[in-house]
Amino acid sequence: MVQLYYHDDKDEIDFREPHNSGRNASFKDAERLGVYYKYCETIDQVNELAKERNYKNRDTVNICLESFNNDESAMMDKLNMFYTEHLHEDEEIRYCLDGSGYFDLKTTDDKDWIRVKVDKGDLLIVPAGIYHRFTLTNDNYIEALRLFKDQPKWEAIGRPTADSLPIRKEYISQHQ
Ligand code: KMT
Ligand code: NI
Repeated sequence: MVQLYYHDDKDEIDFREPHNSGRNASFKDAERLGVYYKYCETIDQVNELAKERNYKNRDTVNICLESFNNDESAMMDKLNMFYTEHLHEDEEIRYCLDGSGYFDLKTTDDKDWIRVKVDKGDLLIVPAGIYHRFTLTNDNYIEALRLFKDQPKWEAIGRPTADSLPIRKEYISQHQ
């Protein structure tokens, strides 16, 4: 089941741990950041949403130790990359096919992270320009569908480069 709460910011503890500060967040809090949640029981529901919103590209990622040939450090390199605060220049959809993960969404005042725990069937629409990061949970496994809009702008752009991008400024002006 999806779960939303504020991250405890205890960065000395492995980022795959829950990091639940005890302060719950709501779907409304996520919506204020332009992030939408939907539970999709079937892939048909995902496809319908993708069609409505004009998504043209997708890929599937399987992240677990086995997908890195049991090379722990190769997996950690990838996880560290996903966990580095970044944005994308297009809206993107993430759908959890199996396993679980955490999406951390930066609040517009730049002070907090809202952590969204996704499990099988959970779908997030992540707007262009929002700072976020991703990690596996301590179950160390997710299979996820990543859906991209027309042009494949799949690049993750980090700070401080992303701070001055027009898409970031547009996002901030629309989500004050
Ligand atoms: C993102 O945008 O941060 C990602 O694609 C993370 C991996 S999707 C499970
Ligand atoms: Ni991302």
